[in-house]
Formats: sequence, C-alpha cells, structure tokens
Amino acid sequence: MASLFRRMLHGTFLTLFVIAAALSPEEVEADVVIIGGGSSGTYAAVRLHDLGKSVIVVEQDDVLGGNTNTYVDPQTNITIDYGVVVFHDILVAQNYFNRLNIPFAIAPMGSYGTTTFANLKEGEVIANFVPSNPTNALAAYGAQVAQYPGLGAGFFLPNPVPEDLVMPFGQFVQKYNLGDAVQIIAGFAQGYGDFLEQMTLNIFMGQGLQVLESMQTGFLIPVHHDNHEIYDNAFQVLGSDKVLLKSKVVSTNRSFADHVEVTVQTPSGLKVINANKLVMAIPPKLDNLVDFDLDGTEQSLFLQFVNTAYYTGLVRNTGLPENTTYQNVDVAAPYSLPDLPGLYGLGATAIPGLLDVKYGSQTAFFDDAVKADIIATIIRLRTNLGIQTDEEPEFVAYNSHTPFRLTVSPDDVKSGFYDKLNALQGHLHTFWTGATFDTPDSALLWNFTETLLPLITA
Ligand SMILES: Cc1cc2nc3c(=O)[nH]c(=O)nc-3n(C[C@@H](O)[C@@H](O)[C@H](O)COP(=O)(O)OP(=O)(O)OC[C@H]3O[C@@H](n4cnc5c(N)ncnc54)[C@H](O)[C@@H]3O)c2cc1C
Ligand SMILES: *[C@@H]1O[C@H](CO)[C@@H](O)[C@H](O)[C@H]1NC(C)=O
Ligand SMILES: *[C@@H]1O[C@H](CO)[C@@H](O)[C@H](O)[C@H]1NC(C)=O
Ligand SMILES: *[C@@H]1O[C@H](CO)[C@@H](O)[C@H](O)[C@H]1NC(C)=O
Ligand SMILES: *[C@@H]1O[C@H](CO)[C@@H](O)[C@H](O)[C@H]1NC(C)=O
Repeated sequence: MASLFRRMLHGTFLTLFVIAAALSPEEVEADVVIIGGGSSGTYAAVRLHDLGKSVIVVEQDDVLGGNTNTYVDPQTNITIDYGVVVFHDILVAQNYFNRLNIPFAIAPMGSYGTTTFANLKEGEVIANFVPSNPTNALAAYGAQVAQYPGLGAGFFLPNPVPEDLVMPFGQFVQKYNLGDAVQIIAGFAQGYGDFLEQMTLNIFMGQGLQVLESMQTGFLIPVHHDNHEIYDNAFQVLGSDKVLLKSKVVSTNRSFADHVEVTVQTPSGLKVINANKLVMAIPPKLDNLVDFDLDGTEQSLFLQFVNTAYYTGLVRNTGLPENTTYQNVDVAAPYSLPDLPGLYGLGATAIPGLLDVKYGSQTAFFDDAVKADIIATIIRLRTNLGIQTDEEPEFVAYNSHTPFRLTVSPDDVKSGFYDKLNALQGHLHTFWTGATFDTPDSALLWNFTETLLPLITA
C-alpha cells in the first residue's frame, strides 16, 4: 500500500517535473546565434565553428541548404540538383568544399540533351532561332562593370551614385549598345523578374566580373551532383544539437550592453539562447521579421524592399521527347527574352523523361497557380507538337524560393540606402548577410560572409 502510494506520488512529481520543464524554457549559451541555415548562414556557422566559436543555427525548414535542392531518384539513387547547381572557382569556395570533403571539378555549365528554342507562352518551337554572338558585347559590358570595384563584395557605391547604375538595365544596354549580350546575361539572372527593368546596379552585382570569368574559364561543380551533401556534411561538422531545425524565433532582445537574447520555438520546446553576437542570414522583409525587436532604423530600411519571385521543380510524365531542353524565347520581345510570369525553360535532366522547370515572376504567386501554369505550358507545347498522349504531367519536386531578389528604388539608392544598410553591421550586436546584402550567388556570398567574420569575432 505504502509503496503504491509512493509510486503514485513519484509519478505525480515526475509529471509535474516534466510539465515544469516544458513550461520553463531551456537556457542555452553560444558565442554566436545565426538565424537562417541557407547558403550564407551555414557558411557563417561552419567558419565560426572552425574559428573556435560556439554557434547555434536557427532554421525554419527541416533541412539546411536554403536555395539548394537535391532530388534523389528512388529507383536509381541518381541525384538531381534542381536548386543551386554551380559555383565559382574562387579560394573561399575551394576551401569550403575541401573542409566539407566535397570533391569538385572545373567545367562549363552544362545542360543535358539538345537545346531547342521555343516560345512556351504560345507553345511553338522556333526552329530557325539563332542566338546573337555575345563576344564583343560581353567584353564591352565587362569593361563597364570593371569601373565599379566597390561592387565586388557588398554594395559599396561611388558617392554621388552615378546615373548609369540606377537606370533600368534596358536603357543602359541601349546607351552602350550591349544588346548582343543581353540573352546570355539574362540566362544567368533567373529570378530577377522583369530583367530589363531591373536597375543596372542589380545586374552588375549579380552578373559581375566573376560570372563573366566563370563563363569563360568554367565553373566549380561538385562531381557528385548532389549539392545537398554540402549541407549534410556541414550539419555533421556543427553537430545536431547546434542546429535547430523546424524552429522559429519567437522574440529577440538586443538591448543588453553585451549580449543578445533570442527565444526560439523548437520541436522539443522553447529555448532561450544567450549569445554575444547575432548573425541574420534570412531575407530581411518586414513580414519575415515581425518577431524581432527591430529598431526604427532597421524598420525604415527594410520597409523599402520589394521582391521578385522564383520557383523550381521537377516534372515527369510530360509526354515531351526525352533529352530535349526547351529554352523559352519570345522573338517579338526585346532581345527575345521570355515573357514573364512564365517559364525560363524546361530542362532535360540526368533522368530521361524528368524535366527541370524554372519559373519566374516580378511579383509572388500562390504555389498552386505557378504549378498549374507550368502544367498548362507543357500540355500546350506537346499539343502543338502533335504529340498524342494521355500522360498527366506530375510534379515530383517543387520549391518556392520567394522572396528571391530584394531591391529598392533608384531614389532610395541615390539617397544613400546602401550606405545606411552597410552601417547596420554590428549595430545592436547584429550582423547581416545573405543575398540582399550582396547578391544571390552562393560562392560570392561565402566571400562576402568571410568579410564579416573579423567583425563578428572581434
Ligand atoms: C532555383 C535556384 C537556382 C540557383 N542556382 C544557383 C547556382 O547554380 N549557383 C549559385 O551560386 N547560386 C544559385 N542560386 C542562388 C543562390 O545561391 C542564392 O539565392 C543563395 O541561396 C542565397 O543565400 P542566402 O543565404 O541569402 O539565402 P538562402 O539560401 O535562401 O537561405 C535562407 C535560409 O533562411 C531560412 N529562413 C528564412 N526565413 C527564416 C526565418 N524567419 N526563420 C528561420 N529561418 C528562416 C530559409 O528556410 C533558408 O534556409 C540559385 C537559386 C535558386 C532559387
Ligand atoms: C539507394 O540508397 C539506399 C540508401 O543508401 C540503398 O539502401 C539502396 O540500395 C540504393 N538503391 C540503389 C538502386 O542503388
Ligand atoms: C572577395 O572579397 C574581397 C573582399 O574581401 C573582394 O576584394 C574580392 O573582390 C571578392 N572576390 C570576388 C570574386 O568577388
Ligand atoms: C530587454 O532587456 C532589457 C534589459 O534587461 C529589459 O529592460 C527589457 O525590458 C527587455 N525587453 C523585452 C521586450 O523583454
Ligand atoms: C536519353 O539519354 C539517355 C542517357 O544519355 C539515354 O540512355 C536514352 O536512350 C536517351 N533517350 C533517347 C530517346 O534518346
């Protein structure tokens, strides 16, 4: 009887203990807490770890990697990178891949199968399409970019900001007669929305000297074609207890003199992280930062961002011929650029019959609308090609990478927006990295993030 009572009492204590543990958040200490485990956040975490700092990464998704998406074919285990594919052959990328045991080679950015040009809006193959020869125009474009060495890592603009940098790229192309280079530059600028309307500054940032060099000498490409391996290996290096997946920041307090306090909802309960420094590696849109204690300066800057939209996926059962890549062109449009919102193209992959789809828009759509438009485009093309089939195209993978490009207006740029943005580094113990602070290009973002490390570790 007594022992039964004791057991009941013990059970009650245990229950109370468990409830109390669940109610009082776990306290965690770290040198640096990093929000966002995509390209920049994971790089920052691995580098800081290797510099002897303790780090915690907070990632809302169930994996690290951000824009890096790898599909594993269940039948063959063939991997297809339908997100980030290629990198630049620069020292920071080589060092990072060596650190993470990722074998790589230098090669041109390939595509599978044969390329056919088509107007995918109309569903018509353009059999006689001849792309312009970009050689001379690319050289002239490169000479223009080279005038702005401050755009190498981060937005460091001349003062006053030259008109050339803030004019729409379409106008810049006309001014310097660069038309023959537009198609190839735009091909490396997927996700930029209305390409010719983008400010020249944003094209220079994204398609700068390093991109031109890689076009000529080759990209750095992991030989396994399994870019998720980068993030799997980084996860191992950091340790599973240092990476909080499926986790959301609930609140932050950065008004202490010497540290920040970040409260995070994780699958195993609330954690309060006390850290010396905070690294933000997520898109700084206000709606993504509602749970952060932004001050007036941060709010007034982030309020100004508008964003484009970019979607990627893999589709099977298309009924289209195997090993054929369709590049979307609109011969009636300037420089034959594809009509958006719409597909950039349908790309053959290492798995015959599986098509890589890339879809872009100036503004965001619901995923269902994007998917429906992609399926309709495939059916329109095959119908016009006279292909008789009742195969139903089906997504085997799909990801929205929206918001993609965050930009501000020419007037904002002229009135010193990027000087004010750069001045946020270190403010309130917080450092900012990611595509918005440099460019959506993984290797260049690692290089940019590297420039912040001395400040973060100071
Ligand atoms: C389809 C596609 C193909 C691309 N191909 C290439 C390529 O071949 N080569 C190349 O160099 N670049 C490529 N890019 C560009 C890519 O390198 C960059 O966009 C890069 O991923 C940007 O890094 P980032 O760290 O800013 O953001 P991301 O890599 O997007 O990482 C942001 C991370 O933060 C997380 N997050 C967001 N909000 C929160 C929040 N509130 N709380 C917690 N976590 C949050 C996200 O889930 C994500 O994991 C491609 C992009 C796309 C979409
Ligand atoms: C695919 O990988 C899994 C896990 O590594 C393995 O068990 C399976 O045998 C592999 N399948 C093929 C076809 O190689
Ligand atoms: C890398 O960053 C440095 C600044 O530390 C910059 O000078 C250099 O141009 C960058 N490299 C590339 C390839 O952008
Ligand atoms: C943040 O911390 C400071 C200093 O301890 C405290 O005064 C303030 O109330 C806290 N803010 C919030 C929102 O909890
Ligand atoms: C497509 O390419 C694959 C791999 O190169 C090959 O096995 C297959 O036969 C090709 N299909 C057609 C229809 O040519």
